[in-house]
Amino acid sequence: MSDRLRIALQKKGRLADDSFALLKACGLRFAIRGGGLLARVKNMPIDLLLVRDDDIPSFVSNDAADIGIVGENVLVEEQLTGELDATIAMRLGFSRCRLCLAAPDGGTVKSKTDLSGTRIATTYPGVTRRFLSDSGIDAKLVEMKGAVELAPSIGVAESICDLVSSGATLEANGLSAFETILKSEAVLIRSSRELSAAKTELLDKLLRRIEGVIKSSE
Ligand code: PRT
Ligand code: ZN
Repeated sequence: MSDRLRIALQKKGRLADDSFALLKACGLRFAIRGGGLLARVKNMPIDLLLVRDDDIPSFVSNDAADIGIVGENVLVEEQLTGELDATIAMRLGFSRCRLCLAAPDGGTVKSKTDLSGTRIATTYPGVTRRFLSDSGIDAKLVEMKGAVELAPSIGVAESICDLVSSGATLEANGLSAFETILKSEAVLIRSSRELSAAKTELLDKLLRRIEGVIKSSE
């Protein structure tokens, strides 16, 4: 790979704007335009790889990027379900949310003790399975790609395990959370690969600046 530090970022979505703003606050000058996959930082030897958030852990693990910014929920899920060489280098404090178990108000599932023998719909099978096994609960997972909050009303599962931030989506679907199984925030990730001396120096400088930006906003 080139000697420019490559950072994988979400192109568009709940992580994107705060990730761009953080890097700009660290002094990186760049412009994000329409369709491009790569954005060049003008004043430092850094390139931004703009992708779907789900691909960020794997891209860091497989040397398509040196570091990345992703939700801890996505990182942990990938760590549990794939072969991943990526761990947290720094917590960033934005895009906070919780991965929660939730079920229809007034239904048969009210707490985790009611889950045995039922079906749980989720896009996070790895994290959900770990919780069930740690809790000694024998339930069936129904994997969905999205719209998990609709699962109980469709009749495909008795409860769901999904991300919650304000809680408005659960409420709008007549669901209540009864257990938080993972707390998440945006995290900066890296692999165990050794970087060149130049990249190591640049990454250390960037991490110190990020720390400064986070401290000054507290
Ligand atoms: O296109 P791409 O694949 O890159 O994006 P995406 O659509 O998969 O992800 P995106 O942009 O929605 O979320 C990116 C990351 O933001 C997630 O992985 C989390 O780390 C974080 N995040 C923070 C959230 C939320 N808050 C959140 N509320 N991700 C999703 N949601 C969803 C949730 O799944 C539910 O459908 O928003 C709905 C609930 O929100 P409330 O406010 O109604 O509770
Ligand atoms: Zn995604």
